[in-house]
Amino acid sequence: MTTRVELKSGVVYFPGLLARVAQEHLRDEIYTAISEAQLFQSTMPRWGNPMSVKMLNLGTLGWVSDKSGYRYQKTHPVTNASWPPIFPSLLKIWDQLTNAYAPPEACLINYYSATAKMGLHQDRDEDDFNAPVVSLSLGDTALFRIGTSERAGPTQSIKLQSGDGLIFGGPARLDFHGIDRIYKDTSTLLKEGGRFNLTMRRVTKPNL
Ligand code: MD6
Ligand code: FE
Repeated sequence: MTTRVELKSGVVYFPGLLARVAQEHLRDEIYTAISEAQLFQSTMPRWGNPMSVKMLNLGTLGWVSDKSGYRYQKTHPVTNASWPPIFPSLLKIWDQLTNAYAPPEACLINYYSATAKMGLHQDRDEDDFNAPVVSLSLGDTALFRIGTSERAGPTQSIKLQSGDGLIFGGPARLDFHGIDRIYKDTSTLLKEGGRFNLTMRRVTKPNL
């Protein structure tokens, strides 16, 4: 049985969605993808300061950020190769949590070292806001903050642990959110420590 906690309308938290063996399997698939396609360092629009998080995408489209802005593109910004495919195990989780909404085109893999964080942001580079974003966490625990569609709105915080799932959609789809901190050495899953967050996204509007 999967525990389902509605944090607010549109945001559903699934603590312990993935059992340890499923986490290990997913971790190994991520390591393989990284060894074949390398993590890259994103930079912020305009000024080009490096982000503390390292990234890789799976799927036909991947999210990238550099001096010219945020966008989805078909290729890796460093190697120009196509992104590796989204793992079948991830597509199954997407179907389970979204009730088989049209399949995701992008899975963004974010790697956080113990000191990395992610500022409050909205996910708004997709054309389809009807689809939720599905998030999975692996490795060290993170403090996730969720606000409202206004940057200065009230926020709530939740600790995301290894194996937790989250879906972010409906009336909350454009709410600000971010990662305030990583709790070092809270998981034994990743040999180098830190945390992976995977977010699966539908980018284009499906043909109905
Ligand atoms: C993270 N997550 O958990 C960052 N975005 O590391 C996100 O930015 C996020 O968890 C959209 C939907 C769900 C998320
Ligand atoms: Fe986000």
